[in-house]
Amino acid sequence: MKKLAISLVGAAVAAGALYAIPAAAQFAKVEDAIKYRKASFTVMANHVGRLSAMAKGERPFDAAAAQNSAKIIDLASHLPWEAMVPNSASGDTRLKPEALANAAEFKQLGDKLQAETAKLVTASASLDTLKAQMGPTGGACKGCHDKFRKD
Ligand code: ASC
Repeated sequence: MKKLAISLVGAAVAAGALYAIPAAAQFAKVEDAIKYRKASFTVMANHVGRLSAMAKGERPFDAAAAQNSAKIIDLASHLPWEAMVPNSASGDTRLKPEALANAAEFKQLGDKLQAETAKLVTASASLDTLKAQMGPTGGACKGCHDKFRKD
């Protein structure tokens, strides 16, 4: 009985800790967080490449494919941030330590990206609107890269 009581207390403490500990707890190791966010950028960049090819006329414009890519980009733009965990600016990553040290500014650039990728979802319905939205979207990517990504 005493053993059970102790383990119940232990479980309650552990459950409370789970609520209290933020994103870092979602990744067992820092390397897992780095892999996770790199995967999201890989997906994002692949679809930006597809839209960019259409916008430049290197690939025929296909509204359904463009909208599919835009939705994926928009979703992916929400993924990397919880994986920007403490001590994750070294190892197999191009993240600069400044990004983690300047969380408010980093978040602002992430918010800007998400605002532009949301617009991309409607803009991808036609070639003209897609073309018009590629610049601001790419600018949001680049704004953060210039500041917080090693080359
Ligand atoms: C891409 C890609 C980026 C952005 C950036 C826009 O396709 O991989 O990192 O666009 O180059 O400036």
